[in-house]
Amino acid sequence: MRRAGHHGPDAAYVACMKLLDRIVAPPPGRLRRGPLRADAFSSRLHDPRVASLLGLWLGAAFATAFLTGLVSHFMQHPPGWWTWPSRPVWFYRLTQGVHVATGLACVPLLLAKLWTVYPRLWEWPPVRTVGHALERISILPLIAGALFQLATGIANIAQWYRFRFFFTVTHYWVAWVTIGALVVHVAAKLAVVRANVGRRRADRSQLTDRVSVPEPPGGGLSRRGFGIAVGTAAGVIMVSTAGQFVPGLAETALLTPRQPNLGPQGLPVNRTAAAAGVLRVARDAGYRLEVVGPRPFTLTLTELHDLGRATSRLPITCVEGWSADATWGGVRLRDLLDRAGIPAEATVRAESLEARGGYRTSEVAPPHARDPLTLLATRLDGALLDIEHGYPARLIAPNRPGVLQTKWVHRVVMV
Ligand SMILES: Nc1nc2c(c(=O)[nH]1)N[C@H]1C(S)=C(S)[C@@H](COP(=O)(O)O)O[C@H]1N2
Ligand SMILES: [Mo]
Repeated sequence: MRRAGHHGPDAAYVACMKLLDRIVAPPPGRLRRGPLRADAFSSRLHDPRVASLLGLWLGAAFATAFLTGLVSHFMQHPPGWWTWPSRPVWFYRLTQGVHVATGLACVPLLLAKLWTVYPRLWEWPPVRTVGHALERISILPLIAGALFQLATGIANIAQWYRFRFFFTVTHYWVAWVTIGALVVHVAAKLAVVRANVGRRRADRSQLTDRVSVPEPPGGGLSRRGFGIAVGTAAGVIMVSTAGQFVPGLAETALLTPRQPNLGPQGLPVNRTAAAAGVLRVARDAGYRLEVVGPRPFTLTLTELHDLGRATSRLPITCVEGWSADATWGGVRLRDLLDRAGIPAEATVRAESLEARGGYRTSEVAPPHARDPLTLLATRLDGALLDIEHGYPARLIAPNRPGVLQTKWVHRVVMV
């Protein structure tokens, strides 16, 4: 329809249509400039097959870190209706060692993956369908969450606590966000991964723009070379981290902040006696161990030593991933509890001489409290316990995170 008195359509209308035309089908080199150009990224490594393979490895590593992280979380915060068994003694050593090793291996995998897929940030049109929009939005919590988990995890094993939030709580909740976004992402990309990695090549016909094309000739790193480089980086990190928790491999723990065989009495120290402020009180001759239950009693250090003739060969396993075997000597916790008349189904709390600090007490539920291997230890590898390891007495129990192996214990209370 034409307006009276005019020659042809409205000028503004024509301009609008021209603009729309350019957006939908821009003339080459116009409008879609810089990274928006269709052929802006020339590396043959920005390839769906490379992205799919890296995605598979990353997905497996993140799932492993998530599950082993849950183990550590629920050991430290038992839900109440269930408590962890105290056996096998090496279980936490394995899960936490694997947690830290896979988390660290994710660093090269994630960086490689981000580099492979970042051209898609400029994908045109930015949104094709509602589903496509949701899939793209879910990338944000996925990438942010993954980077956050790796960064905070590394900061924690390096004991770099500059952030304002409490590490364990934040690391735990962001893990749920990240794994949720990962599930959405995997569901959205399953067909692409299948077409690129699986043997069902027939699927490729439906996904022509999203399947790998034969490697184009040209300079630079080949896809195979890239895969080998990233795989080697992840492998070296895994193996050198494994050294901090696999018995006998301590010498290979080259990239970890701590070596499991270095420290007083050949064991690393996390919180020192000086940091805990116990240098004086722990050496005080007036030290007494107090056991509080239906028949409370106290012991002097000499009495405690006379009583403690048991030994247990047990690993100490820090949440930071290192773990070391030692022979602990002392009195069985369950013997102390029996003497105080504390019933078998009771949970007890070990209390440290340390006045402040998140790990100055720990609760010991019946499976650990009653395990014959659980000691209130006064000796380590035949010698008196070093003050750094908890002199005059420390808790040591099987299959339990290091943070719960309270040092400088002076009271055991029924809760
Ligand atoms: N009282 C007290 N005990 C504690 C801690 C603490 O901060 N305070 N740290 C724990 C942590 S995190 C670990 S890993 C172990 C380490 O024991 P070690 O120093 O003898 O190797 O001690 C645990 N016992
Ligand atoms: Mo620890």
